[in-house]
This record gives sequence, structure tokens and C-alpha cells, in this order.
Amino acid sequence: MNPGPLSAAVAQLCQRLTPQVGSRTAAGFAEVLRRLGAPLQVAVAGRIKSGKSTLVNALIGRRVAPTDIGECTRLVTRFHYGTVDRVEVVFTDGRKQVLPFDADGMIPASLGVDLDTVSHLEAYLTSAVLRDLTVIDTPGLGSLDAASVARTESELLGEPGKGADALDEVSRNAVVGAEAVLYVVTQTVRSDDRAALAAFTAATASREAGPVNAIAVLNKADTIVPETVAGSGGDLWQAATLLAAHQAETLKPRVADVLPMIGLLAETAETGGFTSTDADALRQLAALDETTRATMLLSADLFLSWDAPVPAATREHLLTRLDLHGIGTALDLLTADPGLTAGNLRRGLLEASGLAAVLAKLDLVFKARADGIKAAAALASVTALARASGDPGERQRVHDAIEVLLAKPEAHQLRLLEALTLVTSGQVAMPEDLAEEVLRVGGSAKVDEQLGLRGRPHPELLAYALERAGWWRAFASFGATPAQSRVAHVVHRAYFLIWQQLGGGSR
Ligand SMILES: Nc1nc2c(ncn2[C@@H]2O[C@H](COP(=O)(O)OP(=O)(O)O)[C@@H](O)[C@H]2O)c(=O)[nH]1
Ligand SMILES: [Mg+2]
Repeated sequence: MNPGPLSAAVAQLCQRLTPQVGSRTAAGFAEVLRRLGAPLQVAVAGRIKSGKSTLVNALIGRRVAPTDIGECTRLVTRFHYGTVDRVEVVFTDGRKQVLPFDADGMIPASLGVDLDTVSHLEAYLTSAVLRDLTVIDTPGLGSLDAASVARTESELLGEPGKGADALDEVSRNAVVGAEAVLYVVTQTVRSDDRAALAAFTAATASREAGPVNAIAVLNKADTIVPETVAGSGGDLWQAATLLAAHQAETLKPRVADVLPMIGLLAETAETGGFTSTDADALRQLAALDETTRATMLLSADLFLSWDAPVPAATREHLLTRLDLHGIGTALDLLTADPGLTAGNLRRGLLEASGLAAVLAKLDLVFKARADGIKAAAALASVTALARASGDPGERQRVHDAIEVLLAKPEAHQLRLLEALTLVTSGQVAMPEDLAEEVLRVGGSAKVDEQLGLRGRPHPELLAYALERAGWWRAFASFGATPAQSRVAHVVHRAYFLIWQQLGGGSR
């Protein structure tokens, strides 16, 4: 894992300071260094049963996280890259115990140990995605009843112990420890969805973790009734896209984007859950007359009970692996091309799942920004460690070192990320258009994207950078509250540095 220039600068700072601080702070620095060198930690968060574990399986290309029921769905599991597949139970006292996978190659749904003694699970798998990202599956923020939603929120807002239960505590720790969040929502973003997201952005921002970078998926797109979405023209994916765009508006600026997705199809297509037996059964169903097919697809009950040449157990299997919409998609693909191979049918289903767009977004938002995200999180931890040390001399030394680092032009990106966190977490209120601008400038390492002028000619970039630099300086001096002013100064300097980088000011 290549840490990148910003992470390297913070790592150097930690190493240089280590001999000058007490042993507790030094131990903290060692942990910061370890995290700087590790892949970006992405927590998959969202309400219970929104499809988090299903999505985790699709991402890592293996059906290894139990979904739906079982005690492991109530635990945090960290998925790391490892050359030998292995799962460990980590107990609250630090003990570890290797866990065998079950017969299907999954983490067993039941552990056979007292859950109260378990901290979390660690899984090591040879999955390409895990080389760049450590994926953290969480039990879920928010529960089915309002009371536990309120509990979760108070937990997240940093009032542990106040009616909090152990489950929410572990979720919170996982998210607080994460450097980025993939938030799973379904159909309507409820107010508690939004509140939970706001709460954990605030929690992570005010704690040691630094800025939270979040994108969201609108999962279970297959359960949307397109007729209920104005402008969809009765098309499911169009309806899902419209709903996702609407939710992106609602969740902005905490979430960079919301992408529609059918996690179940992605999981089935990506994890070997779709076999040639399944393909054969679907082929038989596709050969049925139009009316019979349409009738069977009306409901799960009809699909299972209608008179047809496919055994009930196979139908049951198809239903759990694809659900009705997925079966319908497969039948359409087979009707269009009856000679479709099982492999191509699987690819067709994968395409219909929306996973490709999610992976591309992950790449763009998380992997490309991993250096900045990790460096800012590390810097926030270093600051917090120094603050907690109780030794004023030590605190001053760390503070001074950070100031020196942040004064360098190449480290301004870190200040910008800090400012971004203040704005996205709501700690500094900004008018929406300005918040968006901060997000844009701080959200990319590419100059044209920072300026919102992708692919535009150089003179245009140069002129715009200068204009915005001037605007933000004026805002910092005249239009802003003191908190806004601090952010504005940082944004002003960011534009100024962009302008310089583009050759402005040189002859
Ligand atoms: N129809 C449909 N079901 C899904 C989808 N994604 C997940 N599920 C199902 O929703 C249930 C809960 O999923 P799970 O991943 O365990 O949710 P978690 O509690 O958020 O981890 C499981 O039965 C999944 O098969 C989807 O996109 N469409
Ligand atoms: Mg789960």
C-alpha cells in the first residue's frame, strides 16, 4: 500500500515527535503510524436489514458474511486482505480464537461462544478489493423501533452508557474508527436515517477520526414500484435513479452521491451464487407461455405454487438468490436470446444490479482520496493524543510541529480537509451553495474538478481560480461569521494555490 505524499508527511511528523513525547502518547503515535500504512477503512453502515452484509459480499466477491438472521449479523466484522482465508473471534479481553468457515464457506451464523464476551470478528480473505480497502460490516445504526433509534443516536452523539446497549456501542466504535462510510439506505430516506447519518458524521468529526467521507447506495431498488415515482415512465431503473437523485439532495452535503443498486443481484452474480442449474431452471421457465410467466411473477406465493415444470426447491432457491424482479430480469434476457449461456446470463444480471457504478464511485471518491482522508484522520488523532496527554510542554511541541507541517503549501490540502469536515458535519453552518463549493474544492485532487470546470481550457481555469480566490477572501473579511471566516480563509488559500499551480503569477 503506497501511503501517498500527505500520509507520508504525517507519518514523518509522528516519527520525529515520538522521542519527544511520553510513553502513552508514543503508543498512540505507533497506532496512528500503523493505520497510516494500512488500507483505507470503509464502514458499511445503515439500518438493520437494509442489505449491508449482502453488499459486503458483493464487494468482496464472496458470500462470506451471513445475511438476514443469525447472531453474527449482530456483530461488527472487519474484512482484511490476507493470503490465507481465515476468521477470528476477538474477545473483549483481547483474546482471539480462530473460527472455521461453515460448510458453505461462510462465517458461521452461530459462534458457539457467549456473545457478551465478543468484541468483533476479523476476517482475512484473498479478495482484490481488500488490497485497497478494509471493509467493515456493521450490525446497523437504527433499529426497528423508535426507542432504539433514539438510543443509537444518543450513543453516536457521544453519551455512552445512557441507555445504550452493547450492540450500538460496537457499531459506533466501528464507524468512529472508520475513515470512510458507505451508507446503505432503502427507498425513502426517513428522518431517522438522516439523523443517524448526521450523528455519526458529527461523532467522527468531533472525535479522533477526522473527516468522514461518505457515499450512499439506494439498495433494494428492485422493490420500488415505478408507477409511484413521477417521471419514471413505469421503468424501474429510471424510478430508482430519480429516487436516488432526490435522496442525494436530502443527504447533501454529508454524502457525496447516492447510487441505485440491487444488492441481492450483485451478490448472487459476483459470488458464485448463480449456478448452471439455476440457469437451466430459468431457461425452462422462460420457455413457458407468456401468461403463465406473467402470473408466476405476480407474487412469491404464486411463483412457488403455480403449476410449472421446475421443482419447488429450485424455485425457492431462485427466489432467495434473485427475488422476483431478478427472476423477471433473467427471463427477459432469456426471451431476448434463448441461447444465452449461464455465464452471459450471470453477466446480464450483474449489469442489472448497478454494482459497476458503485465500484467506480468507490474508486473515485475513496481510493483516489485515500491519501488525504488518511492523513487528515491521522492528524486529528495526533492532535487529540497531544490534548489528552495532560503535559502542556508536550502539547505545545506537537502543536508547533503540526503548524509547521500545515504551513507548507503541499499540506494545505489537509487544512482544506479539516475545513471540509467542519462544514459537512454541520459544525460550521454554510449556505448550501457555499457548502457545495467547499465540498468540491476539498473533494478532489484534480484541479479542473476542484474548480468544477472539468476538461475546460487552461485560461478559463486560471481566471476562475483567481476570481474565486478573491471572492472567498472578501467573504472571509466581510460576509462571514467568525467560524465561517476561518473556513473561508482556507478556501481562499486553496484557490490561490490552485491559481499558482496553474502558472498564475509567474511570467
Ligand atoms: N429484494 C432484495 N432483497 C435484498 C437486497 N439486498 C439485500 N436483500 C435481502 O435483505 C435481507 C437483509 O439483508 P442483509 O444484507 O442481511 O441486511 P443487513 O442487516 O443490513 O446486513 C436479506 O434477506 C437479503 O437477501 C436487494 O437489493 N433486493
Ligand atoms: Mg448484516
